[in-house]
Amino acid sequence: IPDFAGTWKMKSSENFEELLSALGVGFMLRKIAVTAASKPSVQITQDGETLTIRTSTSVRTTNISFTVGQPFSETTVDGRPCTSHPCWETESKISCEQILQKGEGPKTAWTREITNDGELILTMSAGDVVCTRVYLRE
Ligand code: TDA
Repeated sequence: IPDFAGTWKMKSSENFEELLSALGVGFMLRKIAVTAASKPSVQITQDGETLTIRTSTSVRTTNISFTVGQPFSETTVDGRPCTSHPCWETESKISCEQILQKGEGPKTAWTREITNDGELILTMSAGDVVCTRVYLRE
């Protein structure tokens, strides 16, 4: 099992605004979100296959806790409640599909992976749009 634990800072981000557009987030909120999301602080603790991830920004802080293989509730990046289904895609990558609890929208999912270099790669997708964010341990 890879080691996700640590305090992480973001090194790069691609397509975050495009992701919000795909989710139907309007211009003003997108600009605020892009600024806030440019300096997140991510803290992960891990106990075996159970991860707790705290992501804080100036406008929103989220806390999720889940065990790989067990569904859990969270919200999509645009804030809609969903049920998430984390599973191992590879030995070092968790893949998680999200099902909206109500309403409709593009299919959303995320992946979190630890690379051989010890970086954390987060992807978030909405329909065909994939946002990729790379983090380094602080
Ligand atoms: O884990 O790096 C990550 C993603 C951080 C996302 C931060 C989002 C901040 C604000 C979102 C506001 C969305 C408005 C609809």
